[in-house]
Amino acid sequence: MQPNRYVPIFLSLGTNLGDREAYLRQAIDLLADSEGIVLHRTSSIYETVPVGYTDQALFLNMVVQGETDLTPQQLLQKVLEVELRLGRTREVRWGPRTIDIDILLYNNKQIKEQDLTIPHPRMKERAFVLIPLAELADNLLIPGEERSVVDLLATLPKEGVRLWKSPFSLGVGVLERLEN
Ligand code: GSY
Repeated sequence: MQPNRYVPIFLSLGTNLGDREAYLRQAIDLLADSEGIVLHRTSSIYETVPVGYTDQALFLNMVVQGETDLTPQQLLQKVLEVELRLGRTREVRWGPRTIDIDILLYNNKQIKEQDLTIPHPRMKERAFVLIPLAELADNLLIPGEERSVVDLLATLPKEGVRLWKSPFSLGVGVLERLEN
C-alpha cells in the first residue's frame, strides 16, 4: 500500500484558563511530538475578547502551520488526545478551557462528517482565527469560500484582538522542534 503523502494543515489554538502561554507551548510541543505531524510555523499570540459566551476570561489565540500524513480523522484523534492531556474538559460548550485546538484547514479538502467539518465552520466569522492565520497565509483561498483570508478578514470587526507576543518568544524548547 502507498504511504499517505504529507499535506498542509492549519490548526487554531485557544486558551483562557491558568497559565495560558504555558498551555500554548505544551500543546505545540505535544503536537510536534505526534507521529505524522510536522509543524513549520507559528503565528504571533493574540489576546482576544471572548466570542460567544462572553462572561469569561480573555483568551490567548494563535495559529500553527504544518503538514501531516494522517487522515483527517486520525489528525482529529491526535488533537483530541493533546486536548485531553492538557486537562481540557467539555462541561460548558462555549465555556473556559485550558486548551482548544481546532483543525482549520486540511490541504484543500472540504469535509462534512458528524464530528468533523473542514474548513472549520466558524473560522470565517472569527477575527481571533483569521488575524493569526493571515500572518501565515494571507492570500490562501478558503475551500468552498473562494475568498482569501485577507478578503474575509476585511469584513470583520477586529477590535477584540490585540497582539500579545511575537512567535519567537515561545521559547527555545519549542523552536528547536519547529522546522524553518
Ligand atoms: O473556539 C475556540 C474557543 N473560543 C474562543 C477563543 O478561542 N477565543 C475567543 N476570543 N473567543 C472564543 N470563544 C470560544 S468558544
